[in-house]
Amino acid sequence: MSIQQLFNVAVVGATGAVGEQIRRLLEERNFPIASLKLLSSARSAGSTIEFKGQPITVEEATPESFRGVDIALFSAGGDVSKALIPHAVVHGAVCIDNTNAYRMDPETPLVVPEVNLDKINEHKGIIANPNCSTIQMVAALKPIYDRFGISRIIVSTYQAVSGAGASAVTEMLRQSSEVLAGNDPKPAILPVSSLPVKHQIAFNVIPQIDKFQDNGFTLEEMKMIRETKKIMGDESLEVTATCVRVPVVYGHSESVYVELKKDFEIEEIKGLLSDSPGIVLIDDPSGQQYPLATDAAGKNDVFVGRVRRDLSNPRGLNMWIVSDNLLKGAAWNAVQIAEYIAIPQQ
Ligand code: L14
Repeated sequence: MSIQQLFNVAVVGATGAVGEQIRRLLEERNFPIASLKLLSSARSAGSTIEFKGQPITVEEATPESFRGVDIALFSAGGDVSKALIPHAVVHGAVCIDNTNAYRMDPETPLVVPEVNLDKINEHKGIIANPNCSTIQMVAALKPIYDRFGISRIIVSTYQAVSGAGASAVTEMLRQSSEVLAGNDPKPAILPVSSLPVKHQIAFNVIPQIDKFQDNGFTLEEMKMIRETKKIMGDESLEVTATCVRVPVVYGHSESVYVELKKDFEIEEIKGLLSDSPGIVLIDDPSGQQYPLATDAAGKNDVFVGRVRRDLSNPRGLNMWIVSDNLLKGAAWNAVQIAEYIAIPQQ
């Protein structure tokens, strides 16, 4: 047995919805940890969290927190990443950032290991974890892209409330019981907590995730468009997106339409998907089997089904892609990247 190198690891945003999953995955995967720092805002600092049976006190994240840290995983919002990552990099930490802060920075690799693992080595201290909706889509499309080429992607998302944080989930559940009791809920968080106008999410569908841009698209839609081109390394790829919030707790679902550059057989597409690591094909119309958010919740894989040819375009392909937004969409993709850094021979 070879001697394994151990790493000083920090999790920033350790008490948040994604931070909780990162802690669980580091423990479950037996990540080679020498020391673990759990960092948060001053508000959440002071509590004690168990890791592998040992109590760890959550500390406030400051520029000095990163002294001696080898790998730091950030999911405490874009402002925290912008403020602290430059300090962490100076202290020599490799930062894996789950926020939007550095994703489109040309110096920063934007990585989904199934798609562009090779980019990890180009990092200058920061590796960005893409947006949740983007990750699951590109992971499923990559094998098809490599074999047939893709000229255009049209995607509509059905996104879970947990993406907006634990408080949004609480709000949805509260609204649901208010509606069931015959009362009118008073929305307080969604669609965007920092904006004045709020909409009910219980028993509703909201076609807005994040703020509107001047071009009529939301920031979430623009993230999908820009990040997809960057990760696939293809600026000529045509992408359009509509991002929608649905009253689901865990798991984003996506209706994805792609135009391929070459002729294909549906069975070839299904074969490619079944053979791809991290992708699970669930596609049995006669047995009414297809991916569901409730089944994807708690799993690391990306699930694909409803694979069918467009009746009006022989090179058009429709499919349904589902994954747990907090896992492959966030914590699992980040821990996968951390594993490739810690154990490069994988
Ligand atoms: O860019 O569902 O990482 O509200 C993660 C949460 C995008 C929005 C990101 C959500 C955000 C998403």
